[in-house]
Amino acid sequence: MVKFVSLATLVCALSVTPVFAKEFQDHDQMMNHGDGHLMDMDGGMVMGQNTDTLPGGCEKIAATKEITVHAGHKYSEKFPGTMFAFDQQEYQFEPCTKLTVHFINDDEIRHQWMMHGLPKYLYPKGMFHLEVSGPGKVTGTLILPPGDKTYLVHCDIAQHMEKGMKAQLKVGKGSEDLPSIPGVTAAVFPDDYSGRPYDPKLDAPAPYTIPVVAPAAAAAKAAAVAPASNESIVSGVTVVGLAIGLIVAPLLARRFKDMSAGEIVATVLEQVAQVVGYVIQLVAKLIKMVTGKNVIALPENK
Ligand SMILES: [Cu+2]
Repeated sequence: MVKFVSLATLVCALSVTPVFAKEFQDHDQMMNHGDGHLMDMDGGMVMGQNTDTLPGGCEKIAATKEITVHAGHKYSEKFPGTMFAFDQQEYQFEPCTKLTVHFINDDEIRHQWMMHGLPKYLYPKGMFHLEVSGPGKVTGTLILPPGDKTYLVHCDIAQHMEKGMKAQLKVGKGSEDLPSIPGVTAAVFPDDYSGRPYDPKLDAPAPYTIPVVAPAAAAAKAAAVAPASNESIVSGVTVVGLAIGLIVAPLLARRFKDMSAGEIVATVLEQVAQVVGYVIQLVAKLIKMVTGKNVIALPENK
């Protein structure tokens, strides 16, 4: 009997032991590491913060906005088949808006509000990133670029975007609608609750094809086949150059669509700098291969 009572007491004691949830934390004392990177050791992080540099093509800050975004499992309830979601799936702002985002994580796990496609001359890796591990809040600010463009916003933790944590942010009119935004656009891989077995033929997603500029491609092919003749006014080299130009032009046009002159110049300079850096590396490697020496003497390990 005594044994039974003590066992019962133990069971009771164990069953009322509360599971301590992590307390909500406002990450407002983060360390500033420069270049818009702020973080603390408790799982709060901001990357790509920009509070004062105007993107190329913005004459002034057009508007100052503040939003509060929630992330959590509970927001996915209205979207069958998902596990995580933001409380809002679409945002829209005027170009050149100074936007402050208060990001609140309502879950006991790690979530992010990561925005992609920003100009790389201003935002490292083209990203603006807010992150909180466990329930808490971080706040970050950026200045949106000019032009009509749609930016992907997602949580980059494995499978969180695929399971619903995805949104789009339109600047101006936006450039398009992104796929698989819960409640906004159709899913690329729609859920199937019919019970029909998987059929690789029927269920394969539509292949994505890169649009080919037909006449230019044909010209390039012709140029490759036809022997170059010096007597011809239009030499093979010209045809190849023309063909490359025809192929590259629409790609460039798409790349620079909606960009201001300032932004185009900045982007071109950024890419030229990359190419120059690459060439220097290549030359250094070549010299090293030939001479067996480092061009720049490396510090010796001690
Ligand atoms: Cu997440």
